[in-house]
Amino acid sequence: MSEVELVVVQQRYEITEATHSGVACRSICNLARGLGFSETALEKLARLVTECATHLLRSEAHGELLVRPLAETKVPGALRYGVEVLSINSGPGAADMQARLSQLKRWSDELDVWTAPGHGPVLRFVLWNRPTRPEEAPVTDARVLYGVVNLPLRGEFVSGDAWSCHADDDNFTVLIADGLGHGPMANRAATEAAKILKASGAAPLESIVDCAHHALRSTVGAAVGVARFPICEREESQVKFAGIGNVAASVWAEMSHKHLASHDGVIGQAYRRVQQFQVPCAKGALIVLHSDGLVSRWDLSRYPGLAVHHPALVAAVLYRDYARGHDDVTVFVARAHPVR
Ligand SMILES: [Mn+2]
Repeated sequence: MSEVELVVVQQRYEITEATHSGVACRSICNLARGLGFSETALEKLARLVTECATHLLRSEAHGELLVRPLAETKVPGALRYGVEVLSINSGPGAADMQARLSQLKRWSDELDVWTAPGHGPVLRFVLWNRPTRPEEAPVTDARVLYGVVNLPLRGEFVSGDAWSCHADDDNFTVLIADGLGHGPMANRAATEAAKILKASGAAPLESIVDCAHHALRSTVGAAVGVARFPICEREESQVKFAGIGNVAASVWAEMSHKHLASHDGVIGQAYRRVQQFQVPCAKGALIVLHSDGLVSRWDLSRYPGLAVHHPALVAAVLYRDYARGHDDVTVFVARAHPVR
């Protein structure tokens, strides 16, 4: 997906009282209208958002909706737009979820839900502005399944973190950046770093970090991490990572959790050296990158069955349960060589 092209801003709607549902619904439909959704698609979207919000309100827990515009490039050269909604329930679990799934499935183009006893359910749905035509095929990077949460510190309008991704025929590369401090200055540093991938996405990871350093000289600076893994399906491959500053990267599988190291320094200011590390990555493993807005001691084994769901649900749960709450936060999760 060429999401670098689109201003990737995720919106967050807290759903704690009845009036929040209408506000979220209107605002999300406005976003979709701007992306060229038909009246029929808007109607479905409104029903889906209302259904999710009603469910969050009924569970009497803290609930929120995270909304992100999607852009998917199709061969030959066509583009379609979508809206992704993550519905995040912090409650102890809700029994009526399953009963409503068939209805939600009918209204949405993509739907995935994770529920487990004792855990609040998380749900992801996507609606597109048009269906795929038979002659269209997804470009390479659309073959990589990933999800992301990128939100500003509460009270700020822009996130001091940013991310971007790039794919060629062989590899998928993702960059996340955490600008120093918060607000517009941090946002500028982080987004400048994210733009680097567009120009040099296939370059060696060390040179991407070096390029970011030059580009960020006139900014407050940022922590930057870049990871790369092969797109083609293999039993096992390597995930490569190069990072400067407090950006965490790891490869999570049921039996192992391997961390990739990042060196000290600030991109745009100073660092001693950048070094690429790599760890093996089995088929189906999760590649997780996050800013220090998330604590580093998360544990996915607490969540039965979650790791096989859409990576956006994994990112949503990590955000819900491990965000520090006093910083911008970015969590990127991709699945290595999924069968799609
Ligand atoms: Mn931070």
